[in-house]
Formats: sequence, structure tokens, C-alpha cells
Amino acid sequence: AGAEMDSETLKKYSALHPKPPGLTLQYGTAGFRTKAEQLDHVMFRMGLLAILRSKAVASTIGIMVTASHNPEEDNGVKLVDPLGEMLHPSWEEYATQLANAEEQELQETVTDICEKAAVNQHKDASVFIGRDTRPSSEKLSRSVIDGISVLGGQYHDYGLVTTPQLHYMVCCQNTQGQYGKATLEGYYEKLSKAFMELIKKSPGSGESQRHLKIDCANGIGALKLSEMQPYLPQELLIHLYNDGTKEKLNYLCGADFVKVHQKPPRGLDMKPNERCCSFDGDADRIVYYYKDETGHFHLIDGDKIATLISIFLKELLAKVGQTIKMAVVQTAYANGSSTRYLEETLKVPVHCVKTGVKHLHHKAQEFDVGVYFEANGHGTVLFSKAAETKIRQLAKEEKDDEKREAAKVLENMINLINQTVGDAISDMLVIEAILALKGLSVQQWDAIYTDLPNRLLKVQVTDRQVIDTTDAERRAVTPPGLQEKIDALVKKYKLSRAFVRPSGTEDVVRIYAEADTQENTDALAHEVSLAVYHLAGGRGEPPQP
Ligand code: G16
Repeated sequence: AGAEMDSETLKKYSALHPKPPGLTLQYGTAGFRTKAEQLDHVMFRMGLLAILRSKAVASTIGIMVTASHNPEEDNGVKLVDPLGEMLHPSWEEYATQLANAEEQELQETVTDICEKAAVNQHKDASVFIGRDTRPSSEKLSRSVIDGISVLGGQYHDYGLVTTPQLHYMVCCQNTQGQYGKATLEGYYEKLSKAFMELIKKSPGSGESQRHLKIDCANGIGALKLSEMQPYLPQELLIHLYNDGTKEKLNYLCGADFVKVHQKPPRGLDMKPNERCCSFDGDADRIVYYYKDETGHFHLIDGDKIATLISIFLKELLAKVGQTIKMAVVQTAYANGSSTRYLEETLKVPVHCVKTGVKHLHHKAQEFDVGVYFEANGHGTVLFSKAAETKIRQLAKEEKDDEKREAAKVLENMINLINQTVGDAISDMLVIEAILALKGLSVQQWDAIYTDLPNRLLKVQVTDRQVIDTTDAERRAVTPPGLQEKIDALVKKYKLSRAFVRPSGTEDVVRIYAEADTQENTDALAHEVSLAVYHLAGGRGEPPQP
């Protein structure tokens, strides 16, 4: 049985990870995230929290030390729930309480959480740990281990892994291996096997090789892709760039950089029409792109990934002839053209939720097949238990050849997709398989619909929490007058839309705008950023056009 908490030991260990007095951190879009040097106490305390959570749900819990797309100097922590989901929202409050308790209140806070969350302290506890390649991550993950040890929990340290790999491990462990083997080898084998089964059926398979250039953001993706390379079939040749040996993590490269700046990453030379993609710092996001013959850059973001996957799955579901209902979940950042295409042309219901994978994941669970993607390239597909069982059964027993074959393809898609969370490696293989099976070039994929010109900007304000939003973040409720101002600005342009929201991972306010031309979009985005600067307490120089 798990050890009871010894308050003297807690005090002693906590003193080794002291909280800077007065420092308050908010649980953000994906856990705590800030400058690495402010996080030692948070990591220790999240080690404590993971044990409490593990005892409360009698399952293994995951902790990932990463700040994903943020600059190298930052760090952060993501907590993983039993089936690989993000930490349940009801526990975010406990996480915040624990992270912000002053040294002398720590013991009391732990006891308080145990009471509120009905934690049975006598239960066993187990935690899986992973970390990204940031220089600060190793030390911070040792602080996590200190927290775990104080409360007498078991742990397994996976060391350097991608965030989605850790989610996968946790899910494997808690499903007693049903989801897969909880090892890196198990992960590589599961995905590569499903991928091979899929592309076997593609036209010209065995003869042609597919080349893909990958910008690894100078992060963990490079390490894990090179480990995976020997498992991949010869049909897919991956070429790794920005592998972290020379340059800084996420600096002028990576999925976030490419999406926000709508230009290629540094360090990857692109020939016309070559298919390229970028991972982010912890390999849970992916975007594709190419350059045409005129040198024009084309971004294929999360919305186009969701569309490609939806088209493919819809065709297969029609073939198997079952009433399996599919829906797509997006956020306010989704390009207006993507939503229109999905609803009007593909005739798939679309739902809009707040930013953050936790919100998309939750909504997607309502459907037989829920495709969710953020425009920034973070997403996956969820299959309900019932849909999965039905598909696996049809793949085995269906007499009609065409139906059975379609069910088999769906079954392999289920095996290839990381259903626990968005996963750049898994998403990449899903996309490569679909393109191969449908015989689509990157240009043809891009041409499914035309994006409305769009722009993402950031503005710094003294306190970003003065902005409160509603309607899945599409309208600002405070500060007074801001939404009215945005409405008036949006009216000046055609096909226009704009919204603002405080980031949950960086100390900025994010601005999104789209309109009929890039010029108008940029003008609108700039005007909205000035409105934020003036009405929401702008810091530093006013935004420049
Ligand atoms: C995290 C979340 C994503 C979110 C992104 C930006 O991504 O997991 O869901 O879209 O932050 O969030 P915000 O606009 O609130 O800063 P990552 O890849 O950095 O973990």
C-alpha cells in the first residue's frame, strides 16, 4: 500500500524546491508555462499532484516536461489523465492551488485537496514521466521525481519522448496493453505496421518512393523520427532538417513559426512542388507546405489536414454502409473557407469550441467519429468504442468484398491514429497514407478549397486577463468598448472576421483576422491590435503596421 504522507519529509523536500514568495502562476491552455527558472517548485508540486490524482483514479498518470512551441528558455508541464487525455478540468483548480501555495501552506493545501477530491492516501500510485529536449527539462523532471518520491509513489521515467508518445504510454498502461505496448518500440511497431498495411493498397506501391522533407523544429521530433526510421517501409523516405544539432529549439522554424509567419522555416531548402512539413517543439503539431514554380509559398494547415482526413473517412464510411456519424471540431481560428467547405460541400457537421486540445477532444468524444484539429496543426481523430467495435467486426466478418476492404482500411486508420492526443508523427503517417491511397499530390490537396487571407498577431498588455471572451472566444466581453470597436472595424471589409483572446501559453493577447484580400486582412489585424493596445492596457510601443 502507498505510504502515508509524512509532513516533516514534505517540508524538507519542498525546501529544496522553494516557491518564490508571492509568485502566482495560472494553469493555462496546456498546463503551466513560463520561464524555466520560475518552474522548479511547480514541477516538484506537480509531482505531488500526479500522485494524488493517481490515487484518486487508481490509475497511472503522466507528466510531460515541455513548453512545446514556446522559446527554448521557457518550460512547462502537461499532465496526462488515465486514457491519455489532458488532466480533467476539475483538477486544474487543485493544480493551481498547489502551484501557488506559499511554503508554509503546502501541507495544508495537500490535505485540503485530498479531502475535496476524496483521495484515498492508502492507495498505490504510479506516474509516467517524459521530457522534451530543452536544456532545462532534465533538471525539472528530477524535481518532478522528488515530488513523486515524497508521497511514496512508483514512477517510470521515459526520459526524452514526444508529448504524444507519453500520452500513448499512459493509455497503454491503463488499458492493460489493449491500446498497445507501453514502450517506444511498441509505439513504433504499432504505427509502422498500420502504415504498411495501408499503403500496400495504394496505386504503384512497391515501385515508387515517396519523399518527405521534415523540419523538426530543432526538437524531440528529430530524435524520435530517427529512431523510428528503421521501422518505416522503403516506400516512405523521410529527410530530417533542423534536428537540433546546430540551432535553437523553435527558433525561426517549427510548426508554430511556419503557421504564424506563413513562410518556410530556416534551414530547409525547398524545391518547387516538394512536399514538406514542420513539427513543433514537442511533436504534437504538424503543418504541411510547398513552394510552387513561381516561388510562391503555400501553407497547408490543420484545417486542410482535417478536411483531407474527413473526405477520406467519409468515403470509407459510405462504403461500409453503416450509420456511423462523423463530425468535425474546430476553433475560432479555423479559416472561414474550411468551415464552409466542410459544411456546404462535404456536408459534415462542424462544431466550434474554445482554443485548447482539451476542449476539442472533449467535444469530439460526442460523435461516432470525431475529427478535431486546431488551425495550428494540433489534432487527431476519435472513434467511439461502438464505432471501433463495429468496424473491427466488419473487417473480419463482412461477406461483401468491397465493404470488408473498406472496413479494413478504416481499421488500419484506427491503429495508425493516436487517439489520445494530436501527434505529429502519427498525423504525418495518416496524411502520407491518404495521399498515397488517393493518388493526390500536395497541390491537389491544397486546391480542395482556397483559404481566405488571414493574419495572426500578438500584442503585449499589462494584464492579459482583462480580456474576457464568450461564444467560443469569438467575442470579447471585457474590457468595455473593445468588442464594439472590433465590430466596427470588421464592417469596413468584405468576408471579414476578427477576434481577440488572451493566450494561455504566452504572456500576450492574440489577434486573428481574415478578409477578402491579404492587404485588407493585414489592415484589419493591425487596426484590431491598436484597439487592444489602447483599450486593454498595452505595454511598450504601440503595434506597428
Ligand atoms: C498549446 C495547446 C494548443 C493551443 C496552443 C496555443 O499548444 O495545446 O491547444 O492551440 O497551446 O494556445 P494559446 O493560444 O492559448 O497560447 P502547444 O503545442 O504549445 O502545447
